[in-house]
Amino acid sequence: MAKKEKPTFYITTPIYYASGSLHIGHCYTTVCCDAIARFKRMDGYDVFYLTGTDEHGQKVQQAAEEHGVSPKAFVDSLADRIKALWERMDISNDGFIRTTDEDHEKAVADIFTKLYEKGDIYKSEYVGKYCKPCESFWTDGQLVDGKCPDCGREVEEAKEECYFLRLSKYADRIRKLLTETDFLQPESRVKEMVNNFIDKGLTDLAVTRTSFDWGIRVPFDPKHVIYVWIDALPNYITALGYGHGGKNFEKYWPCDMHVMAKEIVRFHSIVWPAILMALDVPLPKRLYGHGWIMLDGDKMSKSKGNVVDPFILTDRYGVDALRYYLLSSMPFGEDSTYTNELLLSSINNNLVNDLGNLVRRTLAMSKQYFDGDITKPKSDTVTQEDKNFQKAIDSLLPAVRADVDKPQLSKALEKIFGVIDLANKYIDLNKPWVLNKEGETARLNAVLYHLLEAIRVCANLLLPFMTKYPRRIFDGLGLSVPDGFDGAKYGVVKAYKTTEIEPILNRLDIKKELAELEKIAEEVNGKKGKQDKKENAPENKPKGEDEKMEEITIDEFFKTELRVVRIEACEKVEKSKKLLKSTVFDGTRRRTIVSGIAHVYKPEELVGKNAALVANLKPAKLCGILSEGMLLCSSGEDDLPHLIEPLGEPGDKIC
Ligand code: ME8
Repeated sequence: MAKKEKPTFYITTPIYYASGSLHIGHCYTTVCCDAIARFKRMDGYDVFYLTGTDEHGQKVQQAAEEHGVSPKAFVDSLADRIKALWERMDISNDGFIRTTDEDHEKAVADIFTKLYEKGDIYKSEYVGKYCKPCESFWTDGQLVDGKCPDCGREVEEAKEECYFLRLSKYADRIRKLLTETDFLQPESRVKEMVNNFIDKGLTDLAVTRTSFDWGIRVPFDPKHVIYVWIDALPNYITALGYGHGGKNFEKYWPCDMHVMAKEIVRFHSIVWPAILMALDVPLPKRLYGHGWIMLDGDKMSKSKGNVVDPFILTDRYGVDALRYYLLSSMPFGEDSTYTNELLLSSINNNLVNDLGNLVRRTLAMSKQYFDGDITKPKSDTVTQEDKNFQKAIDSLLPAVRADVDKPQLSKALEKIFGVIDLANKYIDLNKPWVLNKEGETARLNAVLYHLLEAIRVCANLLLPFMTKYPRRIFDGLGLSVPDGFDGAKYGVVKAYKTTEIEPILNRLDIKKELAELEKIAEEVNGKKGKQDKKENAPENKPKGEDEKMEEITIDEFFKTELRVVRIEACEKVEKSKKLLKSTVFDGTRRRTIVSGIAHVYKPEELVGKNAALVANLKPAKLCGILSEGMLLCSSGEDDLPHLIEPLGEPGDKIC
């Protein structure tokens, strides 16, 4: 009989810029996609999971120049580091595309020519505002307070001869796609796209540049380089062989799920469908725009330098801890704040206490009371309560499957940990040690069997989420690791032969760990805490580059309004070791300012002091508190912030 073909499932991450090391924000997307890919494989799908690197563009060229290496050497080094990170995180990707791959470059050049010949790409002149770090042109209507709507930085006037993609032609179809189908999720992203872009009128998109040359050249007009999005987005089809005869395109396209964070949903939900419509290629089935991992009230971001290094975290706590934290801490679609405290408590509470203790206690009791031989109980030893427990175990797979499909991975984990919690309560309720004392051997066996079944099903369902501990649990259960979910229900195992296993994680001393992590961060970030410089440095970076200082004009400097303020009140910010919240008087009003100086100053030491305020800084939330400016500090040999205390009265200008 012919083997039945498995249904296919194609899932992608964005291709990450090869301009610096990746951080736990990138790990978030990649680990989420990995958990989904692993789940789908175990659930009977033929999965293709794609990730990769976006290696062309001005940003990469500049970064390479800064490090004194060729763009190719620079991206080669970063691509290797990114691959090493995915290996470390146990990412099970089936493909890794680099936009410098020859096949991709050729396919993109062909796509460009095809669209030009169809009239969907045309030549004209671009005049507008350009955000260099985001490599995006913006219309005046799209700017927020005159600044880049994505990163909030200054934009500059730019004028350039360009080729344009005729986005306007597809506006109606794209509006329908977004508003009449469930193509883009979650729903909130649809509103953002429609309100911010479609309702404002889709303008044609500049898709080439002449200002740099690190990219794919327009085949029929080589002074133009194909700009980053038209080069990057087609990776999702070129990686499958589109345009160069690969069989995977027919097999896996259209994509089941493109996953990304919200800042690039615009390109994926508007530009990408327009390119595909122009190419007459079927559209992907679903896009998912998740939220951001925030750090100190700001998006964790390579270009802002406020990043957390996944290599360091996994060195200390292992891959499962970081995977679990990322997958469980953030409802898919919403933002969430990363702190070391949250990571460490999630390890202690969920992995060590809830899961670790359940496994340890159950295996220890099985060994102690039955030398590891536990058998399926006869129905006369099964109570109503056992039946309820069985039901909870049996309902887990369909519930987790539904959450993975949404995808709501934190909810899926909540459900698995709900059964783990039930199992811990079941131990406390049934008190196996009392049953043992009273010689209730049959009941004791039944209780331990139920616990082992709960552990087995939970470990089975945890396999896509964590890659180490669930496998070790199967060693303890004396069973081989399942490659699917057929057995993920109560009563499948007739007899257990268990052994005790080493825990994967021991309880952490949170205070000590926090101090250690802070020390490591200081060492890694270097004297000035400039992680952005550190992380942009491939191994072959020449010495002395860090000292290069960016120059600004006097006009740029005068945009900063500096004033004398008096600190009238000051207190520590709860849940933060570094932050102080001050109330300052600026001559006309009182403002709240949050500063990272709690490790140097006690709040009472600051009250009554003068300080130098950056008065026209855009307010920003730090630990949930809106800070309306910044107090200037100097930093000397000790690398600690020292408050600058100007003479004068509140409101005096500093110039
Ligand atoms: O945008 N929180 O690449 P990129 C959550 N090359 N996710 C985050 C994150 C954070 N703080 N920071 C980054 C690009 N990410 C383009 C993509 S695709 C055709 C081209 C994740 O290196 C998230 O998935 O800036 C986000 O969309 C992506 O990294 C941006 O990666």
